[in-house]
Amino acid sequence: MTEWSPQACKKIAVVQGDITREQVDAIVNAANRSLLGGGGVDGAIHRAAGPELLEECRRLGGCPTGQAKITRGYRLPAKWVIHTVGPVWRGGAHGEDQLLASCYRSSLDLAVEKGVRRIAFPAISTGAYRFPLERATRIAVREVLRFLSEHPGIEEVRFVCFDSGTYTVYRKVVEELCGER
Ligand code: AR6
Repeated sequence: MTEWSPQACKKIAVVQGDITREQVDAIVNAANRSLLGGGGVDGAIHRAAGPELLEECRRLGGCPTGQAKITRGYRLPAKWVIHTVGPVWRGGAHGEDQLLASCYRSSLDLAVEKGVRRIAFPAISTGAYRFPLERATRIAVREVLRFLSEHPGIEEVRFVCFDSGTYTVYRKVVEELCGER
């Protein structure tokens, strides 16, 4: 018995691009515990959303690793930004896998609460936080497939890969877990 339904596989998409351009209900930000901005995808999201995003983030009081908080999207095409804090890779024996899985689940829980139907994720923790890409990708895709199997209200989950190396790994992992779709 697989852990997810074939329908779940039909709801995921892998694309290469800039997540700030995604026309979905919610985009996920790979933030840090302060939620006050940073580099990478976090910097890009704050630049594209405008200063109102930082203002709202200041009122959230940070976020623990593995959890998520939600704000409006302001000048982004997406209505919501879900800020999650991935683990910093410290060799793999410090709960990194579980914390990363929890980022995906917590983000999707918030999405369901807000009635989000289409959501886009970046490759959380695989940049500045140095989580090994293929290991992170397997966790990301598996958690999303499991969640989709239990929450039919989510219609589409898009994995937005910034660079071609990330895109290639996501395509490979989705094919391994879902087969030819
Ligand atoms: N759209 C989609 N993906 C992007 C974009 C974009 N516009 N820009 C970068 N990426 P990172 P982390 C990819 O470092 O590892 C920040 O400073 C990037 O190529 O953004 O979770 C935070 O404030 C990589 O594949 O996030 C934290 O301090 C992926 O997004 C820290 O970095 C994640 O890379 C979080 O580190």
